[in-house]
Amino acid sequence: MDTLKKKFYEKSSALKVEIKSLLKEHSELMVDDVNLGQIYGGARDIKMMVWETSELDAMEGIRFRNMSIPELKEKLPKGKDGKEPLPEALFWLMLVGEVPTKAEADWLTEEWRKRSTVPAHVFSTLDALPTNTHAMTQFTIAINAMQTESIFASRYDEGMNKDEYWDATYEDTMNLIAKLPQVAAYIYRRTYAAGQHIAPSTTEDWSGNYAHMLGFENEEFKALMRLYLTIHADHEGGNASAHTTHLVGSTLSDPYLTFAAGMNALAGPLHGLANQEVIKWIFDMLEELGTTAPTKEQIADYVHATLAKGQVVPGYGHAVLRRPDPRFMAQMEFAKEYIRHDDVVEVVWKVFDVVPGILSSLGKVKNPWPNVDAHSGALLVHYGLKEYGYYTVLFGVSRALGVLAALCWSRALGFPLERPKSVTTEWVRQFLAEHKAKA
Ligand code: CMX
Repeated sequence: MDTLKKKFYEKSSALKVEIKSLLKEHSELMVDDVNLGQIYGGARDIKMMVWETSELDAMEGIRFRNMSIPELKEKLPKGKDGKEPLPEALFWLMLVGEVPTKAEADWLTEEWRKRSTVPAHVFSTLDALPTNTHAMTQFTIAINAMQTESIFASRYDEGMNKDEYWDATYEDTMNLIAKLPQVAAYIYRRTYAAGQHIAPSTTEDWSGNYAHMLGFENEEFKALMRLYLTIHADHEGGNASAHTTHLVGSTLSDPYLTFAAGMNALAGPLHGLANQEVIKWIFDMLEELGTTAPTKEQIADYVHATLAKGQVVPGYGHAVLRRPDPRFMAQMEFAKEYIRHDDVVEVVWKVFDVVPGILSSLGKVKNPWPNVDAHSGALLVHYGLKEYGYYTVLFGVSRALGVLAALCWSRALGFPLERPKSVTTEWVRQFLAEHKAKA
C-alpha cells in the first residue's frame, strides 16, 4: 500500500470510530432550525452533510483543511516557478489533512503520471462528436466513457465487502485525476487546434503537463495553471458540483459516474459556466462600445442595460460569500505580479470598481462582490487561451481534486444514501393553518 493510501486509511478509520461514538451519544441533538424561506429558497445555510476537505466562511472565504489561500501559497510545496503551490500538494492536504513534503508532492506527480494512460476508446468516443459540441458536454461524455476502467464498479460486481469501498474509491480517484489533463487537453485540441494533439511530457508536474498538452509552453502560464488548479479545487460540500458529486456518490455509483454528474452541475451558468459568461459579457461589451478601454461610466451603463434585460451580471454574487472572493483576490494579485498591462485585465478591475455599488443599490442582492469567475478569463486571455467555451473544463479538472478527495472520505466513513425530505405546497398550507390556529 502506498504511503498516501496508508495514511488515508489510518486517519479515516480513526475518524469513523470517533463519529460512531459521537452519534451514539448525541444523534438527537438539534443543530439548527429550518425555516420556510430555506425550504423554498435552495436550502441556503442548512447544515445537512459532512465535508472534511474544506470549509467556507461567508466573510473569510474558503479554508482547505483550515488553511486560507495565502497560507496555501506560503506553506504548500511549489512548482518549478518557485511561487505557486502544486495542486498535487493540495490534494494530499485535503485527503489526509497534512501538508506534504516536496518529496511527497513529487511522488504524487509521478504516481499520477504512471496512472495517466487514457484508453483509446475515450478518444474515439470524443471523435464521434461534432467539434462544435460544447467543451463541457465533451468533458462529461469522456468521463462517462472512462467508466469502463472503474475498479470500484468491477469490484462491486464481484461482491466487494463494504469495508473495502474506500480502497476501490481511492484507486479510481487516483486514476481519474491522473487521466483528466490528457482528456481535457484532447478536447481543447480537437475543438480549437484542428485535432493536432500534443503528447504528454515526461518531466512536467500535473499542471505543467496539462498546459503543455493544451499547447502552452510559457512558464508564466504554467505558474498560472498551478494557482488556477489549486484555488478552484474545493469550496466545501454545499456548492452544486460538490453536492451533486456527494449525492450521486451516496448511491455507490462509481467515482467516474459520480464525478461526471458533478461536472454536469458545474456546467450551469449560475455555477462554473459563469467563467465563460464573464469573458463573453466583457467581449460583448467592448464590441458594443467599440473600445478596448471603456470608462467606468460606460461600464456602469452596460451593467444597467444587462440588468434591464433581466440578466445577471456574471461573476458577481454568491450563495454563501459576503465579501470579495479570496480566489478573485488571489488572481488579481497574480495579475499585478506577472502582468504589466493588459486591456482585458484593466476592464475586469474597472468592473470590480463599478458593479458592487450598482448591485447593492438594487436592495436584493445579498453579495454584490466578485466571485472566482470574475477574474479567471482575463488571465487566460492574456496568455492566449481565448476560447472561453473551454474555460469551465479547466475549472472541472481542478474541482476533481476536492470532490474526489471528499468522496474517498464519504466511502471510508460509510456515509449512507442521501435522502432529505421534501414537502408539497399543500403540506405548507396545512402547516401554516395549524400554526395560525395555535397562535
Ligand atoms: N446580477 C444580477 N442579479 C443578481 C446577481 C448578479 N450577479 N446576484 C444575485 N442577483 C439577484 C438574484 O438573481 C436574485 O434575484 P430575484 O430575487 O429577482 O430572483 C436576488 O439577487 C437575490 O439573490 P441572492 O440571494 O443574492 O443570490 P443567490 O444565492 O440566490 O444566487 C448566485 C447566487 C451566484 C447564483 C447569483 O449571485 C448569480 O446569479 N450570480 C451570477 C452568476 C455567477 O457569477 N455565478 C458563479 C458563482 C460562483 C461559482 O459557483 O462558480
